[in-house]
Amino acid sequence: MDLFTYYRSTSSYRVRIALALKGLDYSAVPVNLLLGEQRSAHYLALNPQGRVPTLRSDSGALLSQSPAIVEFLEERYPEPALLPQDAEQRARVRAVAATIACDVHPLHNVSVLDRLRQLGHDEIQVGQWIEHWIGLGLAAVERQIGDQGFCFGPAPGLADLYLLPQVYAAERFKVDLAGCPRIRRVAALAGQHPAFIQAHPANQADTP
Ligand SMILES: N[C@@H](CCC(=O)N[C@@H](CS)C(=O)NCC(=O)O)C(=O)O
Repeated sequence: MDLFTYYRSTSSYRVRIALALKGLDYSAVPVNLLLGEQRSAHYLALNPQGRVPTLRSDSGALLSQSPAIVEFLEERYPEPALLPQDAEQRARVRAVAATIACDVHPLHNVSVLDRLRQLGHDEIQVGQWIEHWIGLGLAAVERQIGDQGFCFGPAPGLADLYLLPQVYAAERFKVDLAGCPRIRRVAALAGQHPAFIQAHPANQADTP
């Protein structure tokens, strides 16, 4: 498999964690978002939306959107499972994923921040915007997850692979997580886990 990725893209980071948790081998193909490579004709032919990640599967299928890619990996490579057996518990896990992927991350994506700047907002206002939406979203996640182990127990799963990249973004944008002890506990555990270490933005081929 080939993963078109950018080292500090949180959506790419989710997929890298899923691949690592499942022990799947892949080649990373860097797409430099700062250089605008996601808008090149070559990349748009792979991903018409011009965003990372894109996964080229073993059979050559081009897959976009990290939630779709992660669900594909879960279906094609079911072990170890990222989702629990119980339907209600699965809904809780997916709710954490959706809080992050639908209600937090899109609000601080590169193109959204650039649009705020184009509309005349200065860097202080852009920073306040980021802090507001990440802070609000993670405060909700803090109440959604459990109080032991990873988000939902001793083994990492789907909720964790959404949460850790969002924590990375929070740290990058200097959002205070003092009021989120559960999230900080999960982050500390993941910091010791080989799959999360392998997938971390600091450890990628395109890390500057
Ligand atoms: N919902 C998409 C979001 C993808 C996305 O927005 N990726 C960002 C990096 S995290 C990107 O490629 N941004 C480039 C741009 O906005 O020009 C997913 O989960 O894959």
